[in-house]
Amino acid sequence: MAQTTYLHVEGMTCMMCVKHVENALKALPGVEGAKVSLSEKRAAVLHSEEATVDAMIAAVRQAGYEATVEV
Ligand SMILES: [Cu+2]
Repeated sequence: MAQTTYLHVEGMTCMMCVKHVENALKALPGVEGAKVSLSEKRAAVLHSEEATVDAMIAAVRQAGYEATVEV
């Protein structure tokens, strides 16, 4: 079943950063969609159980940004 996880993303400065983060998240197996807000520093990730939060954070980090889970 699809669920949504919200990540707090640090380090984005422009719309290219937003695209980088979105693409990094969307490339993960199990991720169905990702919407990133520059002003809110937030990523909303729609995903199945196949995609873990750890994998999402690692993907964002690999793209050059810092992510933490929003509670
Ligand atoms: Cu940028």
